[in-house]
Amino acid sequence: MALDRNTIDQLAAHLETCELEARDTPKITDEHPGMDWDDAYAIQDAILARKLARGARVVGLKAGLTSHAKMKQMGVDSPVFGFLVDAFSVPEGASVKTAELIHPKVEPEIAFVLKHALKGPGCHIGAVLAATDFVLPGIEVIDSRYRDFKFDLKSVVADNTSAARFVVGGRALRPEQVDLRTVGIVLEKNGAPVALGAGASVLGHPAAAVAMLANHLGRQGREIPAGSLVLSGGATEAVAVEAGDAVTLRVQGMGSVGLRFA
Ligand code: OOG
Ligand code: MG
Repeated sequence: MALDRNTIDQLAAHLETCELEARDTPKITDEHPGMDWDDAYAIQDAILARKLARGARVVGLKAGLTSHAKMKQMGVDSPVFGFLVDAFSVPEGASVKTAELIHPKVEPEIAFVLKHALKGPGCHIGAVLAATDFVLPGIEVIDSRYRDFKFDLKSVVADNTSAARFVVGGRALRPEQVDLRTVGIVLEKNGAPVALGAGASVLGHPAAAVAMLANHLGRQGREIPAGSLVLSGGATEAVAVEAGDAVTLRVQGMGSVGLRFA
């Protein structure tokens, strides 16, 4: 760790205030260039602790930057992990208030719901599929707190990987009912397809992203608890949205899920 406890708590307060007030900020590594990975995740954990202290509940976890499309779009080279709390969860078809967000983007994801806990190291696709109750389509709304969505990996980890809102819906399938590598993914905005992908866009198989998350947590002696919802990461580049937009995600054989922006 390169930062002291006080600095970590201050940065967590700063980033969470930006989130809650929909204000942007320069990336925090500008002021703290020596910050390391442990600092970045410690800031994210401190943001979670602030939310839990106010009564929030963790409803899931997320992997991000798990597809080449996303890594290329954001100019980074490795996945990141974050948390999802109840306030991020939006009912299917609901309207998301853009006034509460800075510069939202949507991304098509495959969500996993686990019946058993997953613990790394050594977690692999097979273990993930065995622990999965069902998979279903999900749209993540990301909203980096960083100005112009410009960040490096440590800054984005500290900012809880841009997590803001998410919706899951469509048809839930057991993992053996779908080939998650070849499944086709179509993201539509206002009726027009704006991003196309396949499950394999995410690390060759979306379950690989869940395994990476379990292995990441395992390094700290933590696990993905049974019952968790896990977002495996955008299969395509993220698409900017504004008030008035309607977004639908269609995943082959898994139905569709949608959101509106007001
Ligand atoms: C970071 C979060 C990425 C995904 O699915 O790739 C993410 C960002 O791009 O702002 O959630
Ligand atoms: Mg995402």
